[in-house]
Amino acid sequence: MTLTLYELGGLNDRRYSLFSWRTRMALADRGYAVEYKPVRVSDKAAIAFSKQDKVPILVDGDRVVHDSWRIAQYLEARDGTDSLFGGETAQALTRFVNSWVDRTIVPRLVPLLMIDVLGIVDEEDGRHLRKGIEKAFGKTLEELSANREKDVAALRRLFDPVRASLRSQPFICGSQPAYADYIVFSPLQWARIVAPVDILEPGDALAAWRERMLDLYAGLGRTAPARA
Ligand SMILES: N[C@@H](CCC(=O)N[C@@H](CS)C(=O)NCC(=O)O)C(=O)O
Repeated sequence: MTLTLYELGGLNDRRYSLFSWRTRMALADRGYAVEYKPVRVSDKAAIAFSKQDKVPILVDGDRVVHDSWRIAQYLEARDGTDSLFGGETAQALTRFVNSWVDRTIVPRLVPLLMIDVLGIVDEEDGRHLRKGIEKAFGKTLEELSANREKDVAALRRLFDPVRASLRSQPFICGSQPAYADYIVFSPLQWARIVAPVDILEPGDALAAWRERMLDLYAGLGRTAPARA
């Protein structure tokens, strides 16, 4: 059965939803046929059926699942194979990776680059996103991105533990990628899609890993063109 994934769509069909990239990679990993439904971020009527206001949303027959972590767990249970995470212990550890990225990386990256997103969405979506971030951080998008060079350099350093583990293995999960790789990939893929300048430097081991991630599943990640 084809599954349906609701995610954000911007101008020129840019699929820029950070959290949806986790689900996209997970669905490809499990080999599902997927119908993607882009929605505008300000169009809450389009996703009202899910009884909440965020994407990704997965529809599987009469099941509606929202939140990327819950979707990953749902897929793992649906398959019954222990493969998306790599087993029960790995799933518990991956929960830590999810929290680390959501609490350490995303809150630093998203306000910094949100001003760039205004260039890839229509005016109404731009107003919606600006309002949400400015309210959450108590600063204008211009203020939040004022020290971009310094802040991007500091952000790059936050990924040092990932670089250290990539010295011993090609993927965060070992010889093959799994859901923890998709989680860490998602903010970098978001930045790649929205930012006019690559936030990673050439020669960075993280950039080499990102290339490997972009190659997976017939180049799924590359179907979203880099803005830089
Ligand atoms: N914890 C949720 C976060 C989902 C989320 O924040 N999604 C963003 C797009 S990437 C969204 O739908 N935002 C709606 C809005 O800003 O109104 C998950 O992991 O799926």
